[in-house]
Amino acid sequence: MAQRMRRATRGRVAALATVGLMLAAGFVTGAAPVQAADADLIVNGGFEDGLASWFVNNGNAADGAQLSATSDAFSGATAALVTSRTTTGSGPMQDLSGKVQAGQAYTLTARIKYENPNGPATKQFFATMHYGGGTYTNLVSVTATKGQWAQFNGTFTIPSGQVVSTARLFFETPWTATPATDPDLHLMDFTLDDVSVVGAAPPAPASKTIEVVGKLPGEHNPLIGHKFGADGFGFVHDGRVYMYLTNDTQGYAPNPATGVSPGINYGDINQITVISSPDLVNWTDHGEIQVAGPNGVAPFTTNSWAPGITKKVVNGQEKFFLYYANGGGSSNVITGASPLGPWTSERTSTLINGSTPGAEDVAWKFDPAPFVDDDGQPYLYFGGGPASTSMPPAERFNNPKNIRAIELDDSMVATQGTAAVVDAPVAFEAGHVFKREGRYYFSYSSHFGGNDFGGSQQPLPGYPGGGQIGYLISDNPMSWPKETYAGVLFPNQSQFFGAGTGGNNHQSVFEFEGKYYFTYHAPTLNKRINGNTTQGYRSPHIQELAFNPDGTIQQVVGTYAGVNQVRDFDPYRVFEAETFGWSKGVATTKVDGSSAQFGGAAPNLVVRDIDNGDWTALSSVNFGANGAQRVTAKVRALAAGGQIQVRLDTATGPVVGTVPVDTPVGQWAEVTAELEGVSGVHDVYFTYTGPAGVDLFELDTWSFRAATLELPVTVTASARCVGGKVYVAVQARNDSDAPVGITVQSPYGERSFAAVAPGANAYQSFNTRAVSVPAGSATVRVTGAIGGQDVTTVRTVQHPAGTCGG
Ligand SMILES: [Ca+2]
Ligand SMILES: [Ca+2]
Ligand SMILES: [Ca+2]
Repeated sequence: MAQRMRRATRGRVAALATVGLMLAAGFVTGAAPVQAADADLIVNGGFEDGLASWFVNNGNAADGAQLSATSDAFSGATAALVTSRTTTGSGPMQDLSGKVQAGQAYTLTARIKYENPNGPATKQFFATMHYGGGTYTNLVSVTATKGQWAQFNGTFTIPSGQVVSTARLFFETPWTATPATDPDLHLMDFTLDDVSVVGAAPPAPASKTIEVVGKLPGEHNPLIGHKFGADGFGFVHDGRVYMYLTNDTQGYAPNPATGVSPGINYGDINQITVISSPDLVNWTDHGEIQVAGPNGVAPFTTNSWAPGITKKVVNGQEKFFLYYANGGGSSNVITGASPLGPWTSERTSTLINGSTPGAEDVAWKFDPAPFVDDDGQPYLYFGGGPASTSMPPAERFNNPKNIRAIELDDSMVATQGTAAVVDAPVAFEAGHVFKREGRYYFSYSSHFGGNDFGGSQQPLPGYPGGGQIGYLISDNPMSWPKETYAGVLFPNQSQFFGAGTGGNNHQSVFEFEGKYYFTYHAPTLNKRINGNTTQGYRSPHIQELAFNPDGTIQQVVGTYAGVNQVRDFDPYRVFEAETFGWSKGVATTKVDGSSAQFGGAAPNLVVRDIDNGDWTALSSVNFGANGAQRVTAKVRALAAGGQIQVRLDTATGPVVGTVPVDTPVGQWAEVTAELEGVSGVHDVYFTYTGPAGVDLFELDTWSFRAATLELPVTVTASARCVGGKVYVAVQARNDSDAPVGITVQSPYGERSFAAVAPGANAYQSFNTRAVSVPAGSATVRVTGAIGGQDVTTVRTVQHPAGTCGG
């Protein structure tokens, strides 16, 4: 074939043999079998949205051109004009990665025109796919006549063995090594319009579900095993701990074949993940806040890293202020009506940036951490990155003076005054402040050294090594000279979690019910997925923080065991199914409507990707001495035949109830099951079964109902004639092992007995004053206590008709 060609840097396979024949025979679109699922994979193929989704092929360093919109269109108002082409491959390109599939056939059409007065009378053009590296394939060809619109119209089939993870379509002229020797022949401008590639619809996005058990039963770190999250900031409100996390899951894209995701790209992250817990072990997933980006709460920001939150009453209203890093260049804040939103932006520009007084020399104006003092004065700590090059070389490594403290004004969304230097030794990022017993603690992450810091790279004695969490103690939240340095409170996490878990860290400290806790991250879930070869996806951890008598901090040891559960879990209420102590194989997704448990404007999530064999579990659920009677779930069946087994203590523990998910497919409904033998404190496993290979159902909420408490009593009633009148007699025997009060009530009177002993009877014979009464009923009310809880049991008893003589 004339089109088969080889290049020094790129190999090509021509797929044109059939195309030429088809064109010659006058084949038109539709020659390939049309399937219902066919779709046009090209976005903005008619250029009516200008150049959106198009760019110039940049597969080789030498490629280059100018792409512009032109009104010289084949159809509509606009086409694309490519000029200043530097190579034959320099032409309009669109990325079809993830859309085209190996083994599939596609029909490609497009209109193309060139008008170079010095050019040839006719010219061949190619539509070509770049599969990455040096792999290029010419897909469809057309020979155009100068000054006239020509039409690409042909089919191509991607070889079944072709790797299509990179697939970028572009338009070009036939290759030659030295096109500049005759630019009129090889590098002419051309115009493109009405591009389409029609074929099988793109495959569904690859699953992000984490299939391994990422948080092992019995362990409390990482906090969650079904998604990632970094830079955790712990925040206590109304008896719960909230963790705000950089959404590391956003760029996670495991290859369906290998299960391995490309390395994390922080530039993809513009959401903040929120989880919360009443006990530090069972965490509710509140989903993601779309903070930045075009659809974000603050669309004038691009990224949302390293959140920090606080609350303050402003103008009589309690508000929540969530600060975050907009990449390295600035920091910003959004405002919440609750810890779970809804969120709004009170600002239309970033909060901390190059014009913030005192921050001019800070390389990275990021990692904002708020702190509100006891007197209500708010502060913000931020900054990091390499030391200013204006610093003396001797100081740049050890005292880079790259972190700042600044006051916020009462609005919480504006600074006041000038930022002060936090002279934290070997500082890099992640400043955070808390207060304990009248003193302020500033903690931060140290840098790993390197060229950016210049000067002497020798740490001073006692200064932190690379990637450690150091801290300072001061009497003044705005004054942090280097003399306030107090040591390392957490070494690098790789010291505890081993190979693959190194890298930077980011910490916070919070106080919850009398104890202090330290939050940090480590790629431990990533390690459970991929072994020691991690891709940088981080997970939140918590350890307890202990202090020495002089107020210094005892160095924290990172463990998978984590912290103790603060309290047992209360099952007797409606609670979100997206609450896990541990889980296997499930994912969550946000749905319309607010949370049944958290109400108001709190978002609601459901558990999805529930397959046969998946499970979720709750740690230390307290069913009480009398236990649970039944469990109810709000579910949406996705297939027939699904079931939920309720098990105690392990995923293979005894089944204490089976909930059939037999409700109509596709509809939300409640399903329930009676429980047997569920009392006391247990871990509870919900194990999911049903047909293999399909998603079984989605889960919104759970609720347990306590067994009804009853005082045991045996009640009898009779009627007899005494002295010409009928008497109705009612007897109630106390069958419990403690005294009870008994009240007997009939239409003929009422009598109460106090402290009826175990086994004793309360007996009352009521004179009806009648010679004949019909059958009727009497009521026995028993009052007592079970397990310290006041209980009343009411029984109704039938008495027969009675008559005297007759
Ligand atoms: Ca057009
Ligand atoms: Ca699953
Ligand atoms: Ca839910």
